[in-house]
Amino acid sequence: MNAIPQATTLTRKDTEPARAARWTVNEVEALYQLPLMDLIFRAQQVHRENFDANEIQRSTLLSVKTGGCSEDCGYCSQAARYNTETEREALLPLDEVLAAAQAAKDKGASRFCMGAAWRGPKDKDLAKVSEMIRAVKGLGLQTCVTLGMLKDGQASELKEAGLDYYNHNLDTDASFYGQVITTHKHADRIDTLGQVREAGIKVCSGGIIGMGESRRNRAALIVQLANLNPPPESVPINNLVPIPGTPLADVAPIDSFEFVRTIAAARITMPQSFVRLSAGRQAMSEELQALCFLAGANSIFYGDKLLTTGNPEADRDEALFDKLGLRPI
Ligand code: SAM
Ligand code: DTB
Ligand code: SF4
Repeated sequence: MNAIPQATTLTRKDTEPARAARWTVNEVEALYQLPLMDLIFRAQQVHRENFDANEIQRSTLLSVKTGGCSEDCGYCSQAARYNTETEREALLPLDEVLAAAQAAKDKGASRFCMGAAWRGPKDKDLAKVSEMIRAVKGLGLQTCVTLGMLKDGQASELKEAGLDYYNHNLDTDASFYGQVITTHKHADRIDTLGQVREAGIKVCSGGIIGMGESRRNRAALIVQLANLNPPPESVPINNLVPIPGTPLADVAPIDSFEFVRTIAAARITMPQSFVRLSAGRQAMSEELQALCFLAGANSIFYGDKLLTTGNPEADRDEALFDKLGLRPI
């Protein structure tokens, strides 16, 4: 007997507009259970209906305020309470941010993402970040910031500064969240995403895979993202980068094909979103990255550093793109 669900029982939603899709955890878990070749084929079909399959978007990250964070996210090098190698740094001056943004543009990035290790920004910090957004936007780059939870009115201030995207990850399934983070709640993340949407800013939200969660947790995270109305325009899928000194330092790495399945599930359930192959790429072979692109990933972080950890050098990514015939957007 074959307990594997037939792809045809799951295709109904692919042709509907993204906003109408309502996925259940059982449906997404059934996607995970498909034979890998069938799953990737479906993901490619959805991908090709919505995107040029040979194009990849590139975003460059800069940590504008590093370390010393009050929160207890079990994976994070920047939480003040864990003894990690990350050194605390104050908010960067505008000229340094602008120089990094110009360098990212010169290397071919289309979006510049500025990250701060805050639970949420204070109003005086937000004013400084708004200046950074205005200046980076002035270079002709798309802008993204990730600053933690927002209070009333802060999203509109960012919108006025010209912000294109706000990154705020759901990170993991609501039912697993408390095992990784206790200083804020999954519901707080959803609340901030609502404020971002309300202000007319595009949403970038995804999660981390490989934190000891179950497959059902992974499917539930994908459902929680896909059922946002509308789904996030950009969906970063991070593979946990284990950080010595954090509670998740020694979690067993996830099987690569389970990671690829997660990318495919994100692609199928969020057909019009950019799915970003995010943290963890430095530890991946070129072949595994190619499999992730085949499964529907069409965006990467580009440049040799993420926030505090390494990422493949831009020249290596260029060479990989050349070999695969991928074109930057
Ligand atoms: N403090 C803000 C927040 O938590 O939203 C913004 C910065 S925080 C570092 C941004 C995201 O980075 C987290 O939501 C998480 O998804 C990702 N991240 C942090 N550490 C990571 C790690 N070790 N491996 C993979 N992703 C990580
Ligand atoms: C996201 O989803 N991943 C990025 C970005 N959004 C801010 C951050 C990854 C951080 C990886 C660990 C580090 O460099 O500290
Ligand atoms: Fe790290 Fe952000 Fe959590 Fe702070 S809120 S510990 S920066 S992931």
